[in-house]
Amino acid sequence: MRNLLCFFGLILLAVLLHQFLPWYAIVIAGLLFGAFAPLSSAGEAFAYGLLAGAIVWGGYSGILNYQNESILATRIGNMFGGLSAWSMVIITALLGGIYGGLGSLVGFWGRQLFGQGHTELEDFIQGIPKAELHLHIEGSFEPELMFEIAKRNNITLDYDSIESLKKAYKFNNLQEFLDIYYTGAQVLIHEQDFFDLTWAYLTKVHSQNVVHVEVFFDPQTHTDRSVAFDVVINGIHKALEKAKAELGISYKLIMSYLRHLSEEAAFETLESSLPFKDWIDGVGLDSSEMGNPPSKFAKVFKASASHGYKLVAHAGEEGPAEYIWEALDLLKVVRIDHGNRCLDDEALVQRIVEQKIPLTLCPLSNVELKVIQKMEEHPVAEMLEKGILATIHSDDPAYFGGYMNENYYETAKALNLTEDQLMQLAINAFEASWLSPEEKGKHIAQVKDYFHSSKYSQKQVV
Ligand code: ES4
Ligand code: ZN
Repeated sequence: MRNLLCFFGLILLAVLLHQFLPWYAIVIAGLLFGAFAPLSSAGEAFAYGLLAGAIVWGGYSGILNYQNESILATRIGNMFGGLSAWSMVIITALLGGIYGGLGSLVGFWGRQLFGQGHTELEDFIQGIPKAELHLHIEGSFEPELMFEIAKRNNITLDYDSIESLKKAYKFNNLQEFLDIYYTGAQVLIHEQDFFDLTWAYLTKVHSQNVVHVEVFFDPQTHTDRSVAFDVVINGIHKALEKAKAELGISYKLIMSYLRHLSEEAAFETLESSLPFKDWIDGVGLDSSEMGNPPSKFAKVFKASASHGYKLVAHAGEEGPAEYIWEALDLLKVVRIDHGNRCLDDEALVQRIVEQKIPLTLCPLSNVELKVIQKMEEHPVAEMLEKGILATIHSDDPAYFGGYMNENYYETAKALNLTEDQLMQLAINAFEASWLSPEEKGKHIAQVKDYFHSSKYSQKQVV
């Protein structure tokens, strides 16, 4: 669809340039197209340029010929031993096609040369089969979809354009982000809205070769605005089922309690979730960490476990190592979301290593929320070195500038990760998932296959 739009854009551009420029207008149009369109290969660039050039030049000379104005075509035709004007139209179309195709090809190569195209590392990361274990569905709400849904629900956003909204995406800490994140979620009202949000995320990650997702949703962000629990979960569940059937993505769903609210409110959420128990695999704990330690939710986590829910919690993102201890000892979680601050406490690291507690890290989130100052400071390599079961995920991709591929890529680039480290991260994510041992084994074998058979075989990937 996007390619088709770009293609029509190219034709339009070529026609437009023909008003001002002579024959080489198609070459310039091709160059611009090749340089800026989201093309995935040189072959694709050439094919689109060829087709557009042929249509534009063939079209022009065809129209002229039809209007009997093709004196030029006839004259040139005569020069070639009396070729008919229509044969000349075909030859002109071919020539236009070659000019367009070559222009587009050169544009595409130019972009590659100046580092704007896909690098080898990006292509390599794209091909890794990946699992996403730390993703807030409300954090995948792209501004374009937000405006579309706001419009159909007759809601006016505080921002008058997508650009001005995006400009607000500058955060000094977790709270500044959460304020904007909750505001964005307010336009979600109907089941269809939750379906569209989830489906958009799933198709996006499908294009990044993500084959398994474990998705968080925040019921209280919606039920507190009088949007019923069933509306939220029905929309999300339908999209997840569709992705399973049509895209082959397996999934788990995690209901997250908002920790800035009371434990009593979490209990009410637990109660509302019970009719949908079969659709929910686990519970989590997110939102403002400082001042809201895991201990505040010990009872509701115990109750959640008694209903068969698995347990995870955000801890040690902004909060201290102590909060990670609490999540493990008091909440009895099987995984820690973020957990960066465990490195402040050697005994905690030892515990996490020994018990193979996964840490679902989110590098772009950490940079955007100033948990670290720059990507080069990210602790993932150090954690792998210590034997921690660390994994890489996207958290709130619409707000932090990237989905799974971008998180892998920026981390690999900044930390000079080796191929072995990348493979370890990809394997860890399946290991840390809630898939069955058989499913884990199958995915891990595919990851290993990919790394062993890939032509990308240097030890140092960047
Ligand atoms: C969150 Cl990055 C982060 N931390 C805590 N809670 C959250 N909810 C959504 N994103
Ligand atoms: Zn998170």
